[in-house]
Amino acid sequence: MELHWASLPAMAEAEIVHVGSVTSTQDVARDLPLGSIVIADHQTAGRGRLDRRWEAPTGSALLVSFVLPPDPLLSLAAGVAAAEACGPSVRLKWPNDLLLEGRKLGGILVETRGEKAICGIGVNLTWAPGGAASLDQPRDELFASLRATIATWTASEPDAVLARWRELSATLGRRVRIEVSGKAFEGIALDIGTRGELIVDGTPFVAGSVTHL
Ligand code: BT5
Repeated sequence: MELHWASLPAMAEAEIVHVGSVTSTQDVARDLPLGSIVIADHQTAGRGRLDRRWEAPTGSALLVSFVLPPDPLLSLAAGVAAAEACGPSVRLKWPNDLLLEGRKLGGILVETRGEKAICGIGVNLTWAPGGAASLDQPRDELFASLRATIATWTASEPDAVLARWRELSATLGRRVRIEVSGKAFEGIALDIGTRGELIVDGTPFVAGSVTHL
């Protein structure tokens, strides 16, 4: 992904903002220039997709948002970056989950408005809700790794992102149920397309919630 020249002055103002308690790091990030990063100890209204809640007691998780240029593959590139930062056991579930031993370790939420895409990443460290996983890693070390992998993968060619996503995928080759707008489909997750869509028995899905069967 290439940055536009017009964004360069904004990049110069970019900063890392470390906050104690916020509603959501996404809300703080959207008012900052491209390149900025917001990291929080606590969120009072952390969110996932479709207005779902993202839960994490104070200081128990990496909660971070990156302000980046919009890109159709950003969610997958961020997944690859987060998986690599977390370590070799972490896998990706389409579209946006990080899995450790098959359990949800973290998630990615990309919210795009105009020239900015706010890429939020949450990873459980010292706490996880029932059935979910946590990673035994100090937050600041994980954050440092993630900054580096985000820089690499958001600057990578789309084919490289897709290839690495396929390697790290826990979804491809599996029988899945995908739910979109209240309708459910079942089939084998065969591949992802060039815009990150999941191909289930030949049908592409650009969005949806997947269950591994
Ligand atoms: C996601 O949504 O997985 C995206 C989560 C993104 C969170 C980050 S934290 C920094 C930034 N600021 C924010 O406000 N958000 C981002 P989704 O696929 O919709 O999954 C949400 C579902 O995961 C919830 O409905 C719960 O079932 C479950 N969940 C909630 N908290 C969890 C946690 N800590 N660990 C595992 N699962 C969780």
